[in-house]
Amino acid sequence: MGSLVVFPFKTERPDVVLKNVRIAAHHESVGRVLCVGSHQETTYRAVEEAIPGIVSKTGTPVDLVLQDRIGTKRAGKGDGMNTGLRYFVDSDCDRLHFYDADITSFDDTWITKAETSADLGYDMVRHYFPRSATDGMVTWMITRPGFAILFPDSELSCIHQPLGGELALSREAAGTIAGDSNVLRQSDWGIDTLISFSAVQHGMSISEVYMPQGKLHKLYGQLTDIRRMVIECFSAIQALRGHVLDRRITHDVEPAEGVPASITGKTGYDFAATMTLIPKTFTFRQLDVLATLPAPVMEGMLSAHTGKVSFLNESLWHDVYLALLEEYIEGDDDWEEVLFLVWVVRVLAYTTDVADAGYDSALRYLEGTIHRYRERSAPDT
Ligand SMILES: Nc1nc2c(ncn2[C@@H]2O[C@H](COP(=O)(O)OP(=O)(O)OP(=O)(O)O)[C@@H](O)[C@H]2O)c(=O)[nH]1
Ligand SMILES: [Mg+2]
Repeated sequence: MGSLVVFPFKTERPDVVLKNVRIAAHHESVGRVLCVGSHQETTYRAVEEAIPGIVSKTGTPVDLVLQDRIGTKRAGKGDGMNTGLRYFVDSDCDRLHFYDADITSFDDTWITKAETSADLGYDMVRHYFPRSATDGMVTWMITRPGFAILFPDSELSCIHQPLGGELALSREAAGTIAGDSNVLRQSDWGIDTLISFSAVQHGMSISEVYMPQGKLHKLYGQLTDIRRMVIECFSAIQALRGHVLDRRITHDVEPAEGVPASITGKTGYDFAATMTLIPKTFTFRQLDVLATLPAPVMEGMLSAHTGKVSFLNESLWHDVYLALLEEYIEGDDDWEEVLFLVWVVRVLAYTTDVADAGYDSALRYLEGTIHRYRERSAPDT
């Protein structure tokens, strides 16, 4: 019956979404396409209107649904992906692909590469791609450090882009993930974290395929746009405390190629605008929260607005992370604000002290950090 391709979407440029739907519907391996909208807004209506034309041209069934309320967290992308997982389980398709709907560099090679790798028998195929040294700061500062600290002897923290929304699953793997209550609960931005975790927990074999053209998509300007993402991705990690990962998995990675200057030279966010987010003063409650973090943090955060951000180096971030795992209170406004602000300062510190020196050294440093965090957390043998 071919593969099912699912595009979860919220408010995106309709022309971008529809181009991607057409590419999927035209692909020889694809038997069905599903678009999962978050609510009935302009993008949804544009997709609705365009579907009959796409179906008559390609002969591939294309469906559009609103996401179901499945999880217990904020209703977000997680409900969208879980709606796609359920739809797949009830379908007669052989494989399930997910792609973000806002990718402007999407073409048929994304699907073909995943299919070719899945043909080798992998349970999960994940796409990864080059990103500028200041892009992916939730992955590099929140998700992979968390995986490294909590599960130092697992492959989990070695997955390049564990927050990536581009992946393919075998029928069996999709069934397992669709039935995992931890995944079903995660209706917010934490969904990608939980899908990556679930795959490793269930011993799935993982292949990572490299997309040299990169993922061009709608970029955030100020870092505030990803405040929710930081908070929800951290909470998803914190909730994994206490789990044990003791299964070795097969994990193969297609080597990366040379990275084009258009990516190495790109800045992931607006440094000056982001600096202005750091407040000169904090509320009493926020100071209480800061006081529960390692001692240098309070003093550092009080003068960070002057541009002195270097105190939040790799080593202190590790200790801050440990404290956050213990103390952070999900849903508490002051904890959310402090988490976001220490993450902002950590990103600024890394940008000035590491990323500005060049792409290659920055990427080596970021991978090195994950490795060093694993070593620090590994049980003494
Ligand atoms: N169904 C559904 N889709 C969503 C929701 N939120 C986001 N999406 C889609 O999920 C995909 C990824 O969201 P983006 O906002 O592009 O997030 P991102 O690319 O991971 O992060 P940025 O780097 O901030 O762009 C896009 O296709 C969104 O339209 C939601 O609540 N429901
Ligand atoms: Mg995007």
